[in-house]
Amino acid sequence: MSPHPRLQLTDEVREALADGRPVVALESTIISHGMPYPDNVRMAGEVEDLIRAEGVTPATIAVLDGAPRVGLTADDLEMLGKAVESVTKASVRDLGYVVAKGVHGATTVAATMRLAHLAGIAVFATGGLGGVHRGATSSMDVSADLTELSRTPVAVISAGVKSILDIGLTLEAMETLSIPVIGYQTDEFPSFYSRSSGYAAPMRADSPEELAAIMAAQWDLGVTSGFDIASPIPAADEIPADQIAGIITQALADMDELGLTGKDTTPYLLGRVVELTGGASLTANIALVKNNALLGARLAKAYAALRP
Ligand code: PSU
Ligand code: MN
Repeated sequence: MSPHPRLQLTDEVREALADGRPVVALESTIISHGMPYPDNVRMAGEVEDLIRAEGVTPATIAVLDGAPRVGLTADDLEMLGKAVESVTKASVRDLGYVVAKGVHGATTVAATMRLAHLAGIAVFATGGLGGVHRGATSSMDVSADLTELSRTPVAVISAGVKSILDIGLTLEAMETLSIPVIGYQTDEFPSFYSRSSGYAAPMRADSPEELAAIMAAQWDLGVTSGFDIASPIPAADEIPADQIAGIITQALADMDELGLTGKDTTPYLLGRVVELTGGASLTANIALVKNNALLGARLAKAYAALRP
């Protein structure tokens, strides 16, 4: 399959895909709007290195100067992390706009999934998904990540949903949207900084091979939804749920005071939690992204082995 004509792939990614070798997609909103500089750029480079060390090709995705790019250079990552003011947070609905305007777009989980799928990439590793926000029953703030997961066949590995969101409502919404939610080596749905959430994971898998078999079976049956693979933060890196709860409540109150709405809410909350924890949440965030990248590399290998 030749790559989609609108996409610009690096040689590394194009050759890997042409040879049927495993590739893991990575998002860019997490770089531009999810973490502060320079930790964001260091994280992005380290995550790519970790995937390469597994013999797998990383493909960080963004729109740069209007070009949907699959695979980025170190200079691209630096620009995305540093020149944040000139990089729009781009979800699926924004793709046509940033492309036609010729500007930079850092792609969310949703937009990264869509471009990964166009490129022929089935596995995508990140930190946290968007979901149903607390208070969504009146604000209607529900991330387009869920819409996209319901219609694009890409497996997204995250560390679950952090409690800036309503975890229970997010799980309900994913059930309604026919999004399979699989706990990786856990019966409990994780809550990003913490391994526990108090909510059960609807399904469980214990190896990359088991995950790959579920993906292949679902997609062979013509179900075109993606997967939410929820892999808990390593125990050594976790922040206990009761410790982070008060900080998230504070961040939400600060956001309400500022009157923020729409696409600005998630980046604000992420930044505020980093401030309020004195950077401890950032350390945990980077640790869980790396853990997810490693699983992503292993899952991409297992899935590629099923699709010779
Ligand atoms: N959660 C995180 N880190 C992130 C994001 C969410 O812990 O970087 C980003 C992801 O790119 C996700 C997006 O797709 O925020 C969701 O934004 P919104 O809630 O506006 O849909
Ligand atoms: Mn929103």
